[in-house]
Amino acid sequence: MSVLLVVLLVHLHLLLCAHGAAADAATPPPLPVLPVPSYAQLQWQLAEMALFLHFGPNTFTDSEWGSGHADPSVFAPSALDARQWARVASEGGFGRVVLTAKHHDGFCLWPSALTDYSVAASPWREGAGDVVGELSAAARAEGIGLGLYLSPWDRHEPVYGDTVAYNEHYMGQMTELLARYGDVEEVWLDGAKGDDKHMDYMFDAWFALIHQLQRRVVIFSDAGPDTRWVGDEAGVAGRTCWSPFNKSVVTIGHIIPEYSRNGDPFGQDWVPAECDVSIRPGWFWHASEKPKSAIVLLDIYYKSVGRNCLLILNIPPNSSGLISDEDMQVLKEFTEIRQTIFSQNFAANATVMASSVRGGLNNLQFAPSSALQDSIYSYWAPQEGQTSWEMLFDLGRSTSFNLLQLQEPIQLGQRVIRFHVDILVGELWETILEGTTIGYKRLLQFPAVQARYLKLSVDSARADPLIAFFGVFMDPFSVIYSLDHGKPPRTNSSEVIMLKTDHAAGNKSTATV
Ligand code: FUL
Repeated sequence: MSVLLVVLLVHLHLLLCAHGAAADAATPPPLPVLPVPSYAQLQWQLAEMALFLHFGPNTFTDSEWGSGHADPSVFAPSALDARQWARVASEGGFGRVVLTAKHHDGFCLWPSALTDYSVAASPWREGAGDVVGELSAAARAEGIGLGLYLSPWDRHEPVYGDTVAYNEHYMGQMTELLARYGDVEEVWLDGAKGDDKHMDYMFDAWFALIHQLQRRVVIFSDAGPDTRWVGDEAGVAGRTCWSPFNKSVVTIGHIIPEYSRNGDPFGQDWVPAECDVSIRPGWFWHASEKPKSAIVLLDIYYKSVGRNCLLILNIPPNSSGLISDEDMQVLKEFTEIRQTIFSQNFAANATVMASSVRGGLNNLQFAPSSALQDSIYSYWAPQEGQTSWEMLFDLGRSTSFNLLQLQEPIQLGQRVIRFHVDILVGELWETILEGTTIGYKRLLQFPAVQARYLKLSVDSARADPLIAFFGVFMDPFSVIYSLDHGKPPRTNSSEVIMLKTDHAAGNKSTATV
């Protein structure tokens, strides 16, 4: 028997002996660790990606922040087709679409009875059109959720600046949107606010109204209450990213960037982060702008969805009212790239062992192999009261890979604080990455390695760590060093820091992710 096998078998034996108690079918599941997500927040997280649609008079006037005085006649899309928007979203793997029902210019994409500044005053469909209505029907037909952006800042509305009158006006428009179009899964409140007029927004009253009108809605804003802005418009979350958060620490329009980016392991509220970014330089469509490449989108995906967040990717319809061919081409490539990478999980048929199993080693309910199933509802749970938590994966044969996917069953709270992953090289375990926080989904890139055996060790956790998924992949598209080195960070310190491998010199190869 080779020395390698002996080392491994001894290791496995120690793991197995740690807790050899007999299975107990009646073992209850671990208690949740507060805070935990609501039903609506869990559905939001499972959607993973939303398609953002910035559309309105700005699309026709080549602007980003409309003055509120563009003539409604500029709104004249020749071929608007909300079914195309919804189809692009569902084919691209987006679980919901979010439309700028009203941007800062105050123009309403539905025929609001509370203003004359809307589609009803435009030549589109001879004033009888309703973009919100068309998108709501199209989203339903595609089986995806609908979200609506209703800008608090309104540069057209004459009562803007009169606090009571405008708050009533805003709540009236919100009521039109949430009572007329069936289910709305998300309400998006941005924090932009001009300083030419003084306005106090009555957020608590708005939030109560929204939750009263839509039972399964999540409200996005700088400060939640249901999902929080990650703090940048590059779509990049912190390498440490907690969904626990204290809503009282930030206010809308005044965030603390690091707090929003990282969340708070001691936070009492469940407020996961949402990462917004546009496929083009602007939020609205401009003839002169080009979309980002699929590889750049993949990098953003790793740094948002792969860091426990939802990615809301803006793809602005053009002035004919359609998503442009060039944007669709990039999206198609982005989808194909993800399918290629994630369709081959080298751990799918792995043999898995763990340092202990809740209820005893034979308890299938919390078996380590549960982490091979692509679901957060089956998970490995360790025996209570342990000081070490390890999972060992035998891929069956030596394999090259450069990407790991980890998931926690967040319905029971976010638990893992720190972890590391080793591979067996010769007879020694070698650490390939160290990380902080997992959450709903963590995607971890590192320079390609070749190994048959991997070990996940949780170094600290808020409560017994639970692992819902462990996947091993090869990404042949990303050039890790060119994305993470040699280029200044795009936004903040959230870029992956790679420590270059130097086996020859005997250095350890560790990625801090
Ligand atoms: C910001 C707005 O000012 C931008 O125009 C855009 O809508 C972005 C998503 O939110 O607050």
